[in-house]
Amino acid sequence: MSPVTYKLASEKTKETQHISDISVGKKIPLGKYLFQRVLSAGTKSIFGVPGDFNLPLLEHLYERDLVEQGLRWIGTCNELNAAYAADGFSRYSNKIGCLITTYGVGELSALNGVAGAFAENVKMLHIVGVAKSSAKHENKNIHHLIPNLHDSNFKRPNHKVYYEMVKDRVCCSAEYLENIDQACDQIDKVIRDIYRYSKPGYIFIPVDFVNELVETTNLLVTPVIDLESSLARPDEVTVIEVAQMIADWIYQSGNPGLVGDVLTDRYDATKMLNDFIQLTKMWNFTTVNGKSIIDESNPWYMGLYNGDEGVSTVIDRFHKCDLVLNFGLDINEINHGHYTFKYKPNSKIVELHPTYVRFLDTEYGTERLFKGLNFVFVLKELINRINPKECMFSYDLSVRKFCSEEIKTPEDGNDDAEASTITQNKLSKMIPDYLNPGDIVVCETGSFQFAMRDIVLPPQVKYMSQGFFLSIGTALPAAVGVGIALQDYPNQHINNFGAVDHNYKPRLILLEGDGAAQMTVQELTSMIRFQIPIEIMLWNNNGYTVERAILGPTRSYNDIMPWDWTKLFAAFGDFEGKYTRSTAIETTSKLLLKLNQLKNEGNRDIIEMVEVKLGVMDYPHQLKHMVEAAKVRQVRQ
Ligand SMILES: Cc1ncc(C[n+]2csc(CCOP(=O)(O)OP(=O)(O)O)c2C)c(N)n1
Ligand SMILES: [Mg+2]
Repeated sequence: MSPVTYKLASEKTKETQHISDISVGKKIPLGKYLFQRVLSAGTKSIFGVPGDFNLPLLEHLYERDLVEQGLRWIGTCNELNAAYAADGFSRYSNKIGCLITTYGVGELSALNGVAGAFAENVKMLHIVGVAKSSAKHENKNIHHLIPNLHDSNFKRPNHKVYYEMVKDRVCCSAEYLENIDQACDQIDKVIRDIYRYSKPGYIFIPVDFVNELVETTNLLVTPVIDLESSLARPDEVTVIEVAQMIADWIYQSGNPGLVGDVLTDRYDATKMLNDFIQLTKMWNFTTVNGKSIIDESNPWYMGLYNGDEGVSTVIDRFHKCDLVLNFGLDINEINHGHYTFKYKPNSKIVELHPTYVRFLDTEYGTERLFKGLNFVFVLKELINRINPKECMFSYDLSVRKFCSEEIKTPEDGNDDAEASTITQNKLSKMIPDYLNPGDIVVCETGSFQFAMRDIVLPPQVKYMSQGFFLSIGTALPAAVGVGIALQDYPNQHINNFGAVDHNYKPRLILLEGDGAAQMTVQELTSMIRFQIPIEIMLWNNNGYTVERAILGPTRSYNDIMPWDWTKLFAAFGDFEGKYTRSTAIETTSKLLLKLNQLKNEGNRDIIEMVEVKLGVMDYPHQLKHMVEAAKVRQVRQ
């Protein structure tokens, strides 16, 4: 048995609150209670846009004792961007990304960002300032409300129409505060649910409730709400039984493998999984949505498995595994190679999910399902229980760790390559060198996202991308959220400090498409406003290349208006060019120089934009492969 007791990452950052007016019998305004609760759930920065239905609430942001605990307002240019920023904040910090919007007009704008967080299991709290609770207003068509379809001049409107739109649809929990005596419990419930289900939650707070006084008892009894305290405690005996069953299967296996998928990170088990790899030296694979959860510098990293859409040498490795432990799996079209994800015939599989653990023996067709069991507790027990000396792995030693060089692209062997046009295949070979251990990469939905799949990342690099919901324009404001989270919780993503130089300040890097950027570009201004150092690679290929690859390569619907990208920062607030630097690059040799300079230069406080000019129809071979596979599927259907 290992002597180490493993802790969830959230335990590292628990902070005690020091609000002065919390004591038995003392009352505080509901608005203050709400913000104190947000702080006690670990979140310091709140994104959003003001409106008359939330202004009195926002006033409470400036209470001295809340500010002293780090509470701050991050105003974004619109509510959609606030939701994207909250999403990035949460992906980086694993805490709750919080946004505040106003009734109807604000909350509806944010909806796509909330839906994306729901689809991708991101912890988000959306607080909406809504109409007064008093009955006097119930029959009024107040502003920002959609009136009834028929007889709107006579019939009482539905003031909860937006709440009804989102409840049970894009959130795991939604509370409309209508009774002041229950408001504190309702707030706590939403926050706990967000941690438990790792999905967005909503609090609708009537504008006249904000200054109503409430008891502080909840804050005294439960000073902290975090992931660990929010998860349902499983039965200890079951956890031990399941962990032992997995250990026994590992001991019987000659060629086991594990998959580190996205929910591993959402439930704070990333460090544990990497420790488990180090302990067992087990072959390991990543997924599209789980990329960078597994530290890809480990010697047993075997690549990104994505069914038939992945690299053939990775598929070969995966199909050698007679046992697969699939941690935190999320089954969807993108993550499972358009449902071509297959295990080796007659193998054993353990699916480890936040709501179940499932054992499958495909040789005997047997299955055991443990419902309601969160895999994090099982992994914790397994890592304490596994004895590496009992493992009898007989891996084929000629099979090496996956390296990106296994992938051959048309540019390989072309001596002229350095001085000539930049292509995405060439870029995918430059990026690994450009990154330093510990850096943070946010990648936009678009053609280059496909290339990122097979790039082997340096140690302790955190990679974030909206890989399943795929709403373009997300990444740029999400990078603002990551930058804010980095200010609040520096180096939160690093769980092996030995791999990163201790003097090194990790870089935030955004890989962004021109089409996507045109959707949410005004948030560049927030990078200047909130002093977020970042390197932005802006892929300028004159439009929607990923769509051109699928259909209509020359259609006007895939074109966009060309912009002078290097001039944007001057318009967005850096009037004298003090905080930003922008360069346009057209050749491989110049790009290599620039990337090298960025990698090695000391000044990390600047906002840097590199506009990289690419061919309109140039895209990575992974995208080509996917498009061709889709055509074959269509013919067969
Ligand atoms: C909000 C939204 N609108 C439309 C789409 C469809 N879509 C997917 S990728 C893409 C083009 C992205 O273009 P760009 O950012 O320039 O990246 P490129 O493929 O050119 O590298 C579009 C329009 C989408 N995914 N999300
Ligand atoms: Mg483009």
